[in-house]
Amino acid sequence: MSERPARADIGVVGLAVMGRNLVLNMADHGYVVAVFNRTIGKVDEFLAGEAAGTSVIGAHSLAELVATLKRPRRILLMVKAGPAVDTLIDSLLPLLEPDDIILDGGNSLYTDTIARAIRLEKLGFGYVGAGISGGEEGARTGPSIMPAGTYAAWPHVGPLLQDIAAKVDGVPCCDWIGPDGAGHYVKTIHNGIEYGDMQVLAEAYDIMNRGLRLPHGQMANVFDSWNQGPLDSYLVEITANIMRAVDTDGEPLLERILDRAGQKGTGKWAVMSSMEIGQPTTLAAEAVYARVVSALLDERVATAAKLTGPESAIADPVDEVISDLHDAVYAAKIVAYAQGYMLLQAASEEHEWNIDLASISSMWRGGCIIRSRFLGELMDVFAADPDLRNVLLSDFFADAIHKAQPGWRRTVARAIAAGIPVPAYSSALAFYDGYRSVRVPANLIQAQRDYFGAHTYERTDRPRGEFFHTDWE
Ligand code: 2AM
Repeated sequence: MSERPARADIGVVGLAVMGRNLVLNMADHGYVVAVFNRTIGKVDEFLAGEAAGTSVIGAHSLAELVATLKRPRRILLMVKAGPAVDTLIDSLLPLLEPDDIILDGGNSLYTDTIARAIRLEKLGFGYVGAGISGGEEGARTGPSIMPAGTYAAWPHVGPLLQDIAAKVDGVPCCDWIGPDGAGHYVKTIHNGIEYGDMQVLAEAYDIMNRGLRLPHGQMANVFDSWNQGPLDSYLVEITANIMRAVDTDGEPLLERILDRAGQKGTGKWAVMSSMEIGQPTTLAAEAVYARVVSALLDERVATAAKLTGPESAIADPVDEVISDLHDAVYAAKIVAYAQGYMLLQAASEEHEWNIDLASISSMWRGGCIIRSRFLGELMDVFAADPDLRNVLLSDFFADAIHKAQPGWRRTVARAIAAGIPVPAYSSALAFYDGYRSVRVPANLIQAQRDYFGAHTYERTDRPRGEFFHTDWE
């Protein structure tokens, strides 16, 4: 191809659906975007198809892509997370000059992003790891974008990222998060919370479906009504729509879908980080494990013939069960976010990211999968008290969980009696009861540790930091 003037505002590498939709979104906002893809045929396909008639420029090599870019050059990688990102960085570096900026918009592991940011900053380049949530539709019409890395790059990439992001009350769902891997970390925690939100709704479906045997239309109405109150959210909205969807024969489509949930690993990463940092992100963990149990499909089917339990029927009046269920969903959701934010706070302190939880809540209000009214309320409580140590300690959410508590407890009790697993509601409740306990039975754990391993213990009647050992035998 012939020499071209450097007129593109940004280059995008990777034309899978997220990449293509982000490019089209940028073009809608008046940006000139140059694109490249490893399988070059996809570049031409894109230009002749979806991108026809737009300002998008195709490139058949990375060198050609780089040659079309204005300086400082901005190149967004939208490729499969993992070694592909490093391969591309290695191929791009010899073509770039100091102050050029590489952005990674994939679902990269935050520790990889930390290492890449350190390496590129040392070489004089800008590196931005941006978590992007909202799925295909969000990418096309306005996702939530969580960028972090080289702060000097922010003035060069911020306006574009904020232009293409979702807006709530005119505020873009995108702001600078902090250094190196902070953006990808925040996206990971977003996904851990998303796993929890989804599991919480799946348990509501299970109770209404197996426990109450409600028709799907009625379940849809319940989710619709929840969407008018504090549970107002994208996930509740789509759940109502899913309840209403029918197969070609008019029967509920949902019941034809294999009960086997997949996962790409970001929920697991959130839980692994919680284990490393030492934060009780139990609800996300239960949500990951619930997917793992679902995947044991053949084993479950075989086991069902052998292991018995109660009849999964709930005899209480439907209105009472559903009203309590609403409260269980709400309370478990509050706990899920409280736990997610505890983990964010702890990680922020450990990595010195200085993450602003009001700002994160604001960014999550729109564009992403967990967007909801709830996040606006979280934003408000953190804006009112930036030093708030825990969501549960805000007057707003303490009051909400107190009001929801009786129905939450009744829901867990009913589900357990009926043999319907509710790991999200019950683990949230166990956390809540442990977190508010002056005394937990860890004195026995510590005594056992001292008994078999001489690990010593502190005493209630002595100052902290003095350690004792008993010769138990
Ligand atoms: P492809 O179309 O050539 O497969 C999602 O898989 C995106 O990441 C696709 O655009 C894919 O390119 C790209 N991708 C995956 N591995 C890659 C690699 N090692 N180098 C460059 N692009 C890669």
